[in-house]
Amino acid sequence: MNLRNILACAGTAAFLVLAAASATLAQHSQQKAGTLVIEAPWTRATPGGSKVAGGFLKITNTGTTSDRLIGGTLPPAEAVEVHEMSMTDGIMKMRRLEKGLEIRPGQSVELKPGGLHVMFMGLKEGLKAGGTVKGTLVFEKAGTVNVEYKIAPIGAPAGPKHGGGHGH
Ligand SMILES: [Cu+2]
Repeated sequence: MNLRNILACAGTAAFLVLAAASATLAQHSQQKAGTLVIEAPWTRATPGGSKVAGGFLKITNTGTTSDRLIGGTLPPAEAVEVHEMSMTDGIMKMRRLEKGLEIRPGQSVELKPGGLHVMFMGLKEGLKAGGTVKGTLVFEKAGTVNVEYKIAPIGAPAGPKHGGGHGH
């Protein structure tokens, strides 16, 4: 084997590794609950002593009637609420959606840092990066759905911190 062949082989190996990595990224978790499709639930590791964390995911309604995300459960948390974060007069404010979050037919709603999220309140133990935490989401029509959140590192990806402007 001459040097050129070795380099070519190494190049192929690197390509295969990259291809495998992107395939893994593309295969994020997706699950169906009735006509709802829930994709890629994730949360963030909590800094020491933090009692709250946000949960993020994408929900698509493939049905013909509206449904509502009204709450959920997470064993390490005392409560799970549906929240919305928005900028009001230059200040990030967070409020609880008392009536839940409506997902209209054909609509895809993304819960992400800086916007809609589920809020884990009263965490009894910290969430550790790299792990997962199981819980449920409760919908008005689809009922209770099991979800598993991947735990990303603290602050990733950079979004507004929870805590400020929180009236809990
Ligand atoms: Cu919140």
